[in-house]
Amino acid sequence: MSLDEITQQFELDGSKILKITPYGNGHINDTFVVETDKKRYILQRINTNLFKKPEELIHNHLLITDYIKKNNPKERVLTLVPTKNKKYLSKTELGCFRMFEFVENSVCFNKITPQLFEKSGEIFGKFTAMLDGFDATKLYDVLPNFHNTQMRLEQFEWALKKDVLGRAKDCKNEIDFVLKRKKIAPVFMNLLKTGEIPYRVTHNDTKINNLLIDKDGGGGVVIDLDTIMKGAAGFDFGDSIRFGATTAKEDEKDLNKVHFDLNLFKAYTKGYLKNMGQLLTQKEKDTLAFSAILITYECGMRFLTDHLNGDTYFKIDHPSHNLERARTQFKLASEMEQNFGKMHDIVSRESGYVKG
Ligand code: ADP
Ligand code: GN1
Ligand code: MG
Repeated sequence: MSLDEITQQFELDGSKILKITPYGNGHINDTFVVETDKKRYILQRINTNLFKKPEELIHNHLLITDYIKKNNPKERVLTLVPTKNKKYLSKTELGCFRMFEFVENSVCFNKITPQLFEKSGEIFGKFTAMLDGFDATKLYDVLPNFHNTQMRLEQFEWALKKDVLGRAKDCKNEIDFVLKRKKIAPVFMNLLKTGEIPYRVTHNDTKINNLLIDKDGGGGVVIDLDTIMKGAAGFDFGDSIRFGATTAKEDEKDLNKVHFDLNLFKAYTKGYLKNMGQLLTQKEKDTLAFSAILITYECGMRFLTDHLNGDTYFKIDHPSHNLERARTQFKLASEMEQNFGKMHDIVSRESGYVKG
């Protein structure tokens, strides 16, 4: 079956499919843009190595977006397109596919300005706020322990022990970086377990290319909803900072170009707290600066683990790609450590934002 035939299994507007082209910069699924004579759509082959039960993704997606639409009828959400037999998945020998409405009049950023980053914080914060009150027990836990950094550390140590391709000898500094900071790994899960911070419904993958910002500057649509599960507010805040509050790309090879940007941190914090400032407990606010360090450390560790495992998880363009990604994350995490006091002060100051 061809991509063209798979596309025709969905209820599309238009009588002709004009073009199907690879699209976007995601690390997990295979994404295509479909153009018909009437409209554009996003066709996606779900990574079923990771998401073993795609029906669970559809279940979670519909519950979340229905809840948001019910309580906020004007809000734009990521919309699934049904198949002609009234399902949402097309299972073929080429893989398992789904279709989304293309979010038109929006922009997807990989690199951002302070103004847009503030807007991103506002939109991601609003997204979490809109899901306040949603019963998280209704969601499938599709990737259990996704932000359990202690478990990620154990997976890293296992990969290091096996060292299947003999790559460990060429990344000694990066390995040391991880091992020296082992004690921070369990902090967030412990806070959740002891009830010091609450579980919320979190997105868990809030990098800014999982957000489509309206061209008119109004709002935006949060996409890539596959990882929505219960978690800590800091998981989302930290991941946005990791990806966005930097002077370089996630996979920049020249580390001299990679710096943590405190101004961008401030911009995001300001936007995020507009909607979350009143919702978060004091203890949660106190964890935000640390969450950026932890999630950056965790993500770098995941890239390094994948490098040691022979690149079985993240999509790569060349054999050292995951190592280069790990290096940028560790450079950022260490600059965040140096700026921790300032980051914490910014959170405290911006927490007073709503009071003017
Ligand atoms: P992955 O899980 O691989 O990251 P995403 O769902 O994030 O996949 O999609 C990859 C990219 O495709 C996004 O970063 C975005 O640029 C684009 N994209 C995804 N869904 C849409 C949509 N509904 N409308 C417009 N662009 C989209
Ligand atoms: C992946 O799917 P994508 O590209 O938006 C990954 C995130 C990582 C990110 C690093 C399901 O995100 O956890 O933080 O790459 N998603 C999954 O860029 O593992
Ligand atoms: Mg994505």
